[in-house]
Amino acid sequence: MSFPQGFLWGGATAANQCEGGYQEGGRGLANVDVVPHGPDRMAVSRGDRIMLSHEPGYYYPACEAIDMYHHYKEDIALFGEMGFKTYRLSIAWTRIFPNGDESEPNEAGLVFYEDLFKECHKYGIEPLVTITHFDCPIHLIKEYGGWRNRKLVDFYKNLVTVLFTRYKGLVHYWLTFNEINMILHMPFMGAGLVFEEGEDREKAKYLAAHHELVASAWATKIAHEIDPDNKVGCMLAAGSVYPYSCNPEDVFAAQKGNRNNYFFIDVQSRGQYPNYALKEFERKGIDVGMTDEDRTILKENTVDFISFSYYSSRCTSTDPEVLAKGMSGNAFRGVKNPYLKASQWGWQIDPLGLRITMNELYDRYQKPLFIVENGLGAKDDPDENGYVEDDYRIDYLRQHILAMKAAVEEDGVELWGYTTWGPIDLVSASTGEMSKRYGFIYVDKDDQGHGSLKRSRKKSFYWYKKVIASNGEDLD
Ligand code: BGP
Repeated sequence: MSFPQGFLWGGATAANQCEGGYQEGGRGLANVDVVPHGPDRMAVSRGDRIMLSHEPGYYYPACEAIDMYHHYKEDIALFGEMGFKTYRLSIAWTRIFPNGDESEPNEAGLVFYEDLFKECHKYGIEPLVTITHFDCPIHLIKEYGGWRNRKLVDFYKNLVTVLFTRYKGLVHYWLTFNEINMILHMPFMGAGLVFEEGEDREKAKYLAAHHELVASAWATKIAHEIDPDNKVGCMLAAGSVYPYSCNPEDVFAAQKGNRNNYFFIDVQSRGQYPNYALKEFERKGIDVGMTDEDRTILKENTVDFISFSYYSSRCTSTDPEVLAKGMSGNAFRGVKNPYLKASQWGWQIDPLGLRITMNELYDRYQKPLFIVENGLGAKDDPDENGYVEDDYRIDYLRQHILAMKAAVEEDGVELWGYTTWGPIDLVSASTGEMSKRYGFIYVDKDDQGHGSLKRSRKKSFYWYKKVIASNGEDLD
């Protein structure tokens, strides 16, 4: 048997991409509520186009999303039917603290998640909770400038103390920040940052990153103090950077690309800033305001496990001709790898890259890994009952599960679990579309927000059920 007994199979979602109900139960407005669908989405996500409230003429897909706020019992029952052992979801900060800086939490928000966790346990599903998944109260952005302000560390400490206390016994697995390295690429989504003309963006991003790293270490400390059974993980948008050629210049560029990402996990897992980052900050005049207390907190509270998302490897080059070709794809822009095929959205498909990434992470940190996102965003064509023959999705997942199996079986990587991204169709983070579907469960809703929200099982639903029932042995 390649996967240990108790291996955590499941699926992963984020509040802003599925919950909706953005004004219900006393919830406050968050950054994610004001990121529109359409051509301005990336500029807003990056903090280039400042949009801190709803503007006329835009559609904001997070406001209703797939309305899981009202459908969660039905959705969790479907996850239960597939045999999920875990369900990764995120907390909307503004349900618990509508403005973010209150001293008392909002009871209605706490009750919502309490009921949801209890619903999971009915089916033997262990919740895996992301505390912050692209989520920051608008009030904290307007009043304090988002994570560039150290005060957010204190607000986050209040939030996590409330969560760990209230959900003690109901939740044992926590992730502090989703894809923490995304702060460099989508700083408004990742850290509530908007930029003024002429501002040194790199400095602002690393200052915000430092505050998130310190907040993450505090959360780890508080989680362990409140319940020694709590396991806390970091979360990286992973995918090794390959050199385009064996030219040492390309190899060195790839190493730098990897360090840009691993920097965050180096701090969260090893407890200190790596020398390469200290040197770079010195050269660039970046001062993150490290205090003695920060140093101690980081050192003494490293994570219990390393979680990550994996969609693709990346590739880099120093050759201007190769660079000029560019590539489409996600927030991590790189060059096109000629050996790989790509999804309908231009994300390259590289199952062996998952094994390579797992090995790199395990070699570097020697801590258990948890794959908390992996999947294929694709267009589906449902029949009149909402059934989709999604062999392309099954094939993508099968190839990746085989690669992960090889990493466990043949390389000896310690892996706690695997949650596919978007087990139920939800709003795409990068495009705001519904038509970029990842689910085993089809949701009737289109890119403009029309549809009955009806849920139906796809072919992959029955396939994944079999995969889980056989603990990853039956992949046919
Ligand atoms: C990751 C995010 C998710 C998710 C996923 C797929 O970066 O953590 O929130 O959305 O990517 O990306 P997309 O929705 O853009 O297809």
